[in-house]
This record gives sequence, C-alpha cells and structure tokens, in this order.
Amino acid sequence: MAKLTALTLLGLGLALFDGQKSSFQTRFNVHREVTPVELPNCNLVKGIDNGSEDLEILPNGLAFISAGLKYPGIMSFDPDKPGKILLMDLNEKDPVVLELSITGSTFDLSSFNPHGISTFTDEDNIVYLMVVNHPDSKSTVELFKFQEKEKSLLHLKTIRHKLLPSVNDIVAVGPEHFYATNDHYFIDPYLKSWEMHLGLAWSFVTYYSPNDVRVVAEGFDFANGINISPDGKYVYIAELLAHKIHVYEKHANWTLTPLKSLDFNTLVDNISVDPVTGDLWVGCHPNGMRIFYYDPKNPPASEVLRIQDILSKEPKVTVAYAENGTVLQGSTVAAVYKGKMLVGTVFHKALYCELSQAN
Ligand SMILES: [Ca+2]
Ligand SMILES: [Ca+2]
Repeated sequence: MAKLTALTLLGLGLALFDGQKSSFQTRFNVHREVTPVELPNCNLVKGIDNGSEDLEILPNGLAFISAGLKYPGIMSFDPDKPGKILLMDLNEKDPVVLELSITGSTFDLSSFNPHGISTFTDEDNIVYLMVVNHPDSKSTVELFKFQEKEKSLLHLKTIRHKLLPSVNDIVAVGPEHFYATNDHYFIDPYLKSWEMHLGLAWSFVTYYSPNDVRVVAEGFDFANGINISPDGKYVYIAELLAHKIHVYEKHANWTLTPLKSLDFNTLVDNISVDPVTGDLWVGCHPNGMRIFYYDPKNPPASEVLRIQDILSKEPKVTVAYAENGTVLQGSTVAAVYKGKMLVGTVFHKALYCELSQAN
C-alpha cells in the first residue's frame, strides 16, 4: 500500500512537472519561428545600439524614445552606461536622434534606467513626459516637462508608491495622472522567478493621481504595454505571457471594466495607438525563450502587429513586419507617422521603415 501511494505520488509529481513544462513552453511560445514579412526602405536608426524599449510619436511628428534599459536577467550590450531619452523629428527627410538633456534634476542621472514612457499634452500645448525608471532595481515614475526650443526635459518630480512596486509601462491621462502595469521583476528575484515559471498571474494595473491611488485591474500573467483609445473611452492592456490584448472600458471615476480580449500567437509587449485611425500597433516577441535566455547564435526575432477596428466583432489583425533577428532583435514597440513606422527593441537597435501599400 505504502509502495502504491509512493508510486501514485511519483506519478502525480511527474504529471505536475510535465504540466508545468508544457505550460512554460506554451506561455513562452518556445517553438515559434517567424515567417518574414518585409517592408520597403528599412534603415537602422544611427545612434541606437543599446535598446529603444518604448517610444511615442506626438501628432506633430516628434518621437520620444527611451534607450538603454537594464532589465534583470535580460541582455544589455552596455550594462554600465546610464539610459537616456532620445528625440527624433520624423518630419525630417533623414531624421537623426538627439539626446535630450535633463535639467532641474532631483534624481540621480547616473542610475537612470528608463523603461515605459507616455506623454500628456495639456490645453496650453505643454507636453509632459512620464518615464518609468528603475534606479538601483527600484521603480519610480519620473515626470518631465518637454522644452522643445531648448531640446531638454525639465524634471518636475519623482513618483514612488507602494502600489507602483515594479512598473513596466504607463499611459498618461493627466499631467500627473496615469495607469501603470506592474510585474514583479524589480521587487525580488525569487518572486520574479515564481511568477515567470509558475504563471501565478500576480501582475496588476494601478491608477495613480496625486490624491487617489488604487489597483484597477489584476490577475495578469505579466501585464506589459498599456495605452488608451483616442477618444479616451477604452484602455488597452497587453498580457505578455498569455498572448492577449484586453480592452477595458474606462469610467468617469477611473475604474476599468473588462470588455473583450484578443488572442495572439506571440508575446505582446508595448501598444501604440494611432491618434488618427485608432489602430493599435504592437511590438511583439514571437518566441519568449529567446528574449529571456539570450543566445547570439539564435537571437530573438521581431514582429509588429497592426490591429484595426478592435471594438468591432471581427477586428482585422495584420503582421506588418516580421524578421528572424538577423536585422532587429527583440522588438517591443512600433508606432507610425505619415506612412512610416519606427520600431524599438529591448536591448538592440531601432528600425525606421516605409509602410507598404497594403498597410
Ligand atoms: Ca508606453
Ligand atoms: Ca514593455
């Protein structure tokens, strides 16, 4: 009897191990290879060799790029160099990147580790830039005012909160108001490992304003990119390891209620929203193993999805760009402006392409 119980337990253990293994393989999409989708006139952006994890293009064609992310356990080609915020004017024929200087700083620039970003433009056309920062493996949100003439960012404040323990991306909904996704990467290496390998879905979304901070959505298997529809009525959340994009209805009191979810065969990272068409452009990792366990001989691929009419019964999903990592490794974000697309990556380069007619 004892022997039978031991065998049963052993069998159960093996089944659990097998289940865990297959769940890991599914969540990380370990068997996926990309079928290339090329675009005309693609050029790597000069001056970006060390990541361009998030970017946002203003309606006037100015693009902000967060560069130089150091993410626990993920490749960095220059781990000792602080990160920076870059600016590109996409109205220029051959746009160049320029590093924005930071003034009025009350935070330590030598440990600047920028991650997700978002902008808010007020009624006087003042542009605020919010930047997720991870100085010394902590998590803060740095608030800046963009000074276009001076090509600089005036630092206004550092935001810390216990409900912002490990922020990935944010979407600004006011000068000091935002929604933020949280994972556990910057809290504790053990928590990170548990969350990642066991799929505990501990990730959540926080609403922040100076006098009201609360969790508004939870239970995600690594919530990553977040953005908002042009009319401000819907919030989009990318659930990286569940390969889903969720649409939430946003209410006047800032609560979110789930409306629908879309499934994909790729790990969805940051979401950009075209301010004119409302289309979503999503930077994706076709194969999560290659991004979390870097091997230069078998580098992570890049893939960009475009989602049209997301609220309709049949949203149209197109692979706008896909490449096996020979040119661009680990795409995280893509945004469009006047028939062109800028694609960023976790730790690699950035690519600027013309969109084909089909797009
Ligand atoms: Ca963002
Ligand atoms: Ca991200």
